Amino acid sequence: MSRCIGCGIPLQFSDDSKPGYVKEIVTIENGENIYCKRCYDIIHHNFQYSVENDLNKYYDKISKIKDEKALVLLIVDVMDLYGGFIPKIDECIGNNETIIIVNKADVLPKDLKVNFIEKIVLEIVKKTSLKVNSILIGSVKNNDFVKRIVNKIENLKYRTNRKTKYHHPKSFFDNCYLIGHASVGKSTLMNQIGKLYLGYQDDVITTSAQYNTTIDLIKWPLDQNSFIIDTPGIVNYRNYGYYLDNKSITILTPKKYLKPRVFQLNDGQTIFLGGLVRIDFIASKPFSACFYVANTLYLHRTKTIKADKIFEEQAMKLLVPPFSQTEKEKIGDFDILEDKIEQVGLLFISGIGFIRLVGDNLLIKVHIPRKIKVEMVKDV
Ligand SMILES: Nc1nc2c(ncn2[C@@H]2O[C@H](COP(=O)(O)OP(=O)(O)OP(=O)(O)O)[C@@H](O)[C@H]2O)c(=O)[nH]1
Ligand SMILES: [Mg+2]
Repeated sequence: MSRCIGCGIPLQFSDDSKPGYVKEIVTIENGENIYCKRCYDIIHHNFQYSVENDLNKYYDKISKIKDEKALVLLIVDVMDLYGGFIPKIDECIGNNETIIIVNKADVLPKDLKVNFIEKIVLEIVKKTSLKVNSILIGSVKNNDFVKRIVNKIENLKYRTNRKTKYHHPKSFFDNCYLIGHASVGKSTLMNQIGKLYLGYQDDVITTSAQYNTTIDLIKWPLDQNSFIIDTPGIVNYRNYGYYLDNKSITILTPKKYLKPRVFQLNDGQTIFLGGLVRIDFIASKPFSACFYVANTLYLHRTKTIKADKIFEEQAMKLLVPPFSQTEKEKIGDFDILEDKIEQVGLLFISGIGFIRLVGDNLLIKVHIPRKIKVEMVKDV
């Protein structure tokens, strides 16, 4: 059965409203190199398609990995470290070794020291049964980083005997799987490998800022008898992006490196992150809050006593996203999460970014739906 080279779905000629549709004539003209209508529309018109996001079907596909001797590249978005780990993913991978790739580090400001990222990832990994070989932090759009990843794969596949420096003749694993949530950059990495190592002139797999671009497994040769395999991502129900439309997701996604926005704040002040999050601060001394979020996300500072009224009047106007009532309803009501920071704290909000807070005994009240993953890390 032929498959779309852009998203991996089996092709069909009968229903143009369903995924995988292509006109029969195209298969005659193009042989095996066929994109389905959906991929064509995403690549050329950036059309938005509603996506299937069934976690059980996802597990069915991915959990086959545990029955193989495989290497897993688990890709995580640097802007969503805590949300990046798919629940129960360790069970799906089984005993196989994993490399964690923290991707999109190109969006971080140059002066941010990234070693805290590795520390945080290590803390998250401790709570799983993942067998982590290494953590690589970078951008898969950068050729040198891709070469580092591929070298790592090769070295693990044919490990050198340290004493004799002799490459072990037998490979240590068969296939290499790229897994991770939707839009973390799995297919972008595949395309880079295709261009750097497999002689492809251009990107082959469809990539896009939309979620669930890749629908089924896409296999390319790794060596004579094994494959490097791109997998579909799953949208994280705890990531804000899951509840938002393309326009809002575009606003929350940093395009180039983000400029941290620093606020010197006092007791009784509030910051709105668009209409998505409200943070109230209760402090005995002035303090600072540095926002590592997309430059396009509007941050509004006000007094806490005025915050309710401003939200009532300005939601979906000044305070965007959300842009529509439907989007607002999908988000749902805010809960209030409280936390205390003694000196330094990092607040991670899945789908938005993170905030570094520095102050003495600072109390924060985060207004956000409880379903969105929020994590406070102290003293990093
Ligand atoms: N800034 C930045 N953007 C990236 C990087 N890698 C990928 N992207 C962007 O992230 C978006 C998603 O990339 P994809 O490669 O389609 O992600 P995916 O993980 O294959 O997504 P699904 O197929 O939906 O699971 C695209 O807009 C990419 O251009 C990176 O290193 N830096
Ligand atoms: Mg993909």
